Amino acid sequence: MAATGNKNINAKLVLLGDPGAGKSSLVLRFVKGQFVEFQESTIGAAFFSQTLAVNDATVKFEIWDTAGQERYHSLAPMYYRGAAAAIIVYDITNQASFDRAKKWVQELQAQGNPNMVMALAGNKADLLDDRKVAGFGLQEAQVYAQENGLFFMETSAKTATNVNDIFYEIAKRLPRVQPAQNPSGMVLTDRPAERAASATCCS
Ligand SMILES: Nc1nc2c(ncn2[C@@H]2O[C@H](COP(=O)(O)OP(=O)(O)O)[C@@H](O)[C@H]2O)c(=O)[nH]1
Ligand SMILES: [Mg+2]
Repeated sequence: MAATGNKNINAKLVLLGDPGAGKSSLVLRFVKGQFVEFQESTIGAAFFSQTLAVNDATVKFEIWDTAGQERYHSLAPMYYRGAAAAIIVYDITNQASFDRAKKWVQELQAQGNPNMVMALAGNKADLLDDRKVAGFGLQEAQVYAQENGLFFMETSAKTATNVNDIFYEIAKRLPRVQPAQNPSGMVLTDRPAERAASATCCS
């Protein structure tokens, strides 16, 4: 959950998606600014944290990078339960990974926190020539994301395209980061003047 102490927000974020889609690479790029061609596959899950400043708030992401293999599927709820945000990652050169991403979205819609901020990342955008997601992957993913209340970006952990941006967009959408619509309606204060007035009234 996004929890706040003033404007310091901790937000649990989970990455889900097929093995090989680039989840660990996106995290490595975001947290350390690095990319490796032969990223070791994740066993179980890995934890990272990174802080972003957004709209006068400081968002500390507590990031769970999951493995994605089917044999770890039963563990997934441990990571997405109570998460404030999820990034569902697919590989734009791999149709099966897009289909799998849709399954994760369904699972989160059914089992996840209803206020979860969900992002769909079409990763490996640097490999545009190999794009295979239904031949018109960009548009298909955009329509799918819109219909399902996700926001969507094509990313590349390799070139860093849209990597900080996707985390930044998530941070902006966390409920506590959005500027209050009607700030005065949220302020809970004692009103000594009023109490004093009523105490002297009508005695
Ligand atoms: N060209 C390209 N390769 C990537 C990108 N992201 C990840 N990879 C490669 O894809 C493979 C799988 O990445 P990894 O982060 O382990 O995927 P994960 O299983 O989803 O965590 C690795 O060899 C990465 O180097 C990207 O944006 N572009
Ligand atoms: Mg991984």
